[in-house]
Amino acid sequence: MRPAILVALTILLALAALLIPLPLAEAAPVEHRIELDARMFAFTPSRVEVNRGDTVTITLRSEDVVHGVYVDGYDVNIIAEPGKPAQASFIADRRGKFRFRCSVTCGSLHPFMIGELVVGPNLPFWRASAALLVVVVGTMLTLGVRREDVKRET
Ligand SMILES: [Cu+2]
Repeated sequence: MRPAILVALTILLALAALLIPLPLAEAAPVEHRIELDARMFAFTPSRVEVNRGDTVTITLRSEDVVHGVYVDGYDVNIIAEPGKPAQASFIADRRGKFRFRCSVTCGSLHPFMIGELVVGPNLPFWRASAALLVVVVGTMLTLGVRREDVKRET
């Protein structure tokens, strides 16, 4: 096979890995009611997993001082005083991992008061990995073919 064809094939396959819509049936959207307890300096639970399209309702409950929760990428901010739970809902319409963090300065370890919202399955990661693999294999094959050509010519 000529190198140019291999290169074209590699690019095509990499694009396919990134862009082709998978026929994977997505789970029907459900509502997740998450009771998020906040106390210096952690959230419980610290990891929340949902599927894309799900409605997420977070009830933030503070057990000591005023805490907040801000979900990166979703622009959701909830602030709860002790004894006064606060609530917000949003639709998890983007896949990926998103940090949620305390949005009210609550003490020395406040910057470390973080958790993770996983909206899965994490397709972009697998697509990127597949594309990378294709590019690596394609490059190796192309270089191999070139070397054979050089040998033949000499
Ligand atoms: Cu806090």
